[in-house]
Amino acid sequence: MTARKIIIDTDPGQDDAVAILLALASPEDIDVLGITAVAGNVPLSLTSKNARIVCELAGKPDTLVFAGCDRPLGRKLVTAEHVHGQTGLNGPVLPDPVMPLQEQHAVDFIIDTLRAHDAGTVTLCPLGPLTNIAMAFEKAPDIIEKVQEIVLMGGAYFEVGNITPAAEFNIYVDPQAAHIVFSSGAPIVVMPLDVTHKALVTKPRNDAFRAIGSAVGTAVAEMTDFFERFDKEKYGSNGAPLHDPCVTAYLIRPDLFTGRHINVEIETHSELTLGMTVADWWRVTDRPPNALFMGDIDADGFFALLTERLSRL
Ligand SMILES: [Ca+2]
Repeated sequence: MTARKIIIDTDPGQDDAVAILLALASPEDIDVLGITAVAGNVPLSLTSKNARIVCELAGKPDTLVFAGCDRPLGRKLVTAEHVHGQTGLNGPVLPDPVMPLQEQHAVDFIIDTLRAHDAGTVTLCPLGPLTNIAMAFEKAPDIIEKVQEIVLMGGAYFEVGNITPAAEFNIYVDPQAAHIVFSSGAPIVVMPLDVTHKALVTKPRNDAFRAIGSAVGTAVAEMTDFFERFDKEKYGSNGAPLHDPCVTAYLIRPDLFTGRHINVEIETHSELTLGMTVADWWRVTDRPPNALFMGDIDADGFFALLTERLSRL
């Protein structure tokens, strides 16, 4: 089988960093055509820098990194320094990147890449707010039918919300963009909080990262340590959820996840529930399915895969 061609759209973020590292560690499964940064966890100047820090940590400074939209389509940017720290990558001390940021705008890179490839051969992997993807779809609607699949981290059903009582962060930051993507007709796979809250970095799993004994293993252990402080306080859980790597793990081992093909709509108006992913998990409407909405993960299998792959870098 040839490696799956992907574009990672991201707002790093410690968990984004681990998702990127997993992809870059798996060239036989995943061919990273480019990484597009978007404003989200922290502002764009930091996410576009952090993406390059992570590529250099992986020893892949030739990876193409593009800066995209610096704010959501129709509202003010909401960030999450309270979770990720001031830089977005708090935890390890990592050097500033030397590799350049590409000059092309991320949205144009997404458009050009989909146009240049055969239909059904490029997968989009959004790990942050969906602004860049929605902007590309609005600017060049012809690319929508060329998308093989969109595998994204965002939303929630049973776990409901983490940034408001009703909404998950990525969708809440740019609900308008999420609405455009979910109504685009492109095949979508969703990794919601329902899944990612089961991918907990417990002490033994953190120790396994550290035991890799490499710069990558140590950095990932320190990132997940930092993350943990916040999540333990908030959820009283045994460790921090590792959200975004669920996306890149799915590309390698889809069998680790189970879900339902259902209708998912995005709340774009209500002040109270803005950004809620209204997922018809129980299939109580006639609205047609538009997403494979995941509900469960083999967490031990996921962490075994992650540790094995990260040890290659
Ligand atoms: Ca993210």
